[in-house]
Amino acid sequence: MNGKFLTLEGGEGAGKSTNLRFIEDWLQQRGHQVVITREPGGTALGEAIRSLLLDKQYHSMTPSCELLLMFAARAQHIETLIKPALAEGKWVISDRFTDATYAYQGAARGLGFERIAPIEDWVQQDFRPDCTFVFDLPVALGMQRVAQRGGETDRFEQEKTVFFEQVRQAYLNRAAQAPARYCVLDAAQPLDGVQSQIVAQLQRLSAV
Ligand code: Z5A
Repeated sequence: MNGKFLTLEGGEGAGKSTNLRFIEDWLQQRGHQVVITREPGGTALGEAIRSLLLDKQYHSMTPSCELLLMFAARAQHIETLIKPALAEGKWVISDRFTDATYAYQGAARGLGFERIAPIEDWVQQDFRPDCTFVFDLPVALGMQRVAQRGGETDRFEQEKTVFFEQVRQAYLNRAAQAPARYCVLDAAQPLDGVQSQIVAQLQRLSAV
C-alpha cells in the first residue's frame, strides 16, 4: 500500500487540529498506517524551533528570521520524519506545511511569494503534498472559536484582523492556481458538514 502526504491549512480556529484526528481515524479504519504531525514542529528539533517561533518574548523577530526558522524546522521534519514514513507506505498528515509559509510570511508579513519559492525548491526539491485541505472560514468566526476555546495566545494570535484576512486570501489564491492539489473546505459549517466534505475527498484519494 502506498502512503500519501496530506496537509491541513487555514487561519486560526479553522478546525485543523479538530479534524486531524478525524482523518487519522477514517484512514486507520480502512487499514492504512497513519502518522500525525505538525509544523512548525514534528521532530524534537522542530518542536524546539516552534517554541522560539511562538514565544511572545520574541516580538521583535524579523520576518526573514521567522521565514528561515520555518524552513529550518521543515528541513529536519521532511528528512527525518515525513519521507521515512512515506517510504514505509504510511500516510502522513501534517497540521500545516509550506502553504502556511506562503500565507503567513509571504502574504501577511509581506515577504512576497518570489522570496519563498527558491527556498522551497532548495529545501524540498520537488517534494510537495499529495493533497492540501484548506479550511476556509471568515476571520471573525475563527477568532470567535479561538476565544471560546480559551487558553493563552501565542505570538501569531496577537496579530490583527487584517493580518488574518491576508492569510485567508493567500490560501484561496494558491488553491485557485493549482486546484488539482487543493481541497478547499467550507469550514464555517457545523463539524459534521465539514467532515462530510473531508470524507468525499479522502474517498477520492484512497481510491488512487
Ligand atoms: N506558521 C507560520 O507562520 N508559517 C509556517 O510556515 C507555519 C506556521 C508552518 C502555529 O500554528 C502558528 O505558526 C500559526 C501559523 C504559524 N499561527 N497562527 N495563527 P498552529 O497550527 O499551531 O496554530 P493555529 O492555526 O493558531 O491553531 P488553532 O488556532 O488551534 O486552529 P485550528 O487547529 O485550525 O482550530 P481547532 O483547535 O481545531 O478549532 C478551534 C475551536 O473551534 C475548537 O474549540 C473546536 O472545537 C472548534 N471548532 C472546530 N471546528 C468547528 C466547527 N466546524 N464548528 C464549530 N466549532 C468548531
